[in-house]
Amino acid sequence: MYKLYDFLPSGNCYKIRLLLNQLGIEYERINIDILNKESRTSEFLKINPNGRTPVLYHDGRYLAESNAILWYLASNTGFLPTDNYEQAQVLQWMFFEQYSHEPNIATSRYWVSILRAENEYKEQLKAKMKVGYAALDVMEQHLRNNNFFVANQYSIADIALYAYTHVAEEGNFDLSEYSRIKEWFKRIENQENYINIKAY
Ligand SMILES: N[C@@H](CCC(=O)N[C@@H](CS)C(=O)NCC(=O)O)C(=O)O
Repeated sequence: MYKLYDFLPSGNCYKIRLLLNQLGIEYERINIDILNKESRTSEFLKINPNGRTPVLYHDGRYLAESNAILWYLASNTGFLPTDNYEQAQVLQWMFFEQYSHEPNIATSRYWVSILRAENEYKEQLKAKMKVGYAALDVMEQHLRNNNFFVANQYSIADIALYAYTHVAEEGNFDLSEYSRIKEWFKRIENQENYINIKAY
């Protein structure tokens, strides 16, 4: 039995909903309204002391951190290559996502489209834009010679990066010059059992 502690607008949570759907795994969805501080209740902090969604429950155990959950679910499936070097490349892109991409692109979207507080975060947004575009440039460059991020196949590296890139415009990022990224979006959206960020 699987349960997902989930906040629908979150790209980190969407990564898990997308993979669960593509693996055909049924799960119970537990809505955690982070805007209402439901991720910080004493009850929730017992399952993730870091007070953040997503959290997966399976086999009597809890697991937090979206990319760790992706890895757990994808192990021994076609969503994770089997070669050691290719697995390390998947990790390389997932760490890139968490350090260079998500803190800039997801945070901008959170301030602009979820909190609707663009004016309040004006200065911080400027700084996030600069480094966020640098991350998008790295992705665009990689996709000049590759259809997917690792081993020329759709994997959890693509899921991790797609989640916030495809909604980057909601954080005021202009994707019009990123033609390779937009072609990659289409390749992902054509995968079997793809669902969009609003679906579950
Ligand atoms: N590194 C974590 C980040 C998780 C995260 O920031 N979750 C946000 C939603 S996207 C959250 O639940 N925030 C609630 C809070 O900080 O109270 C992951 O990849 O899962």
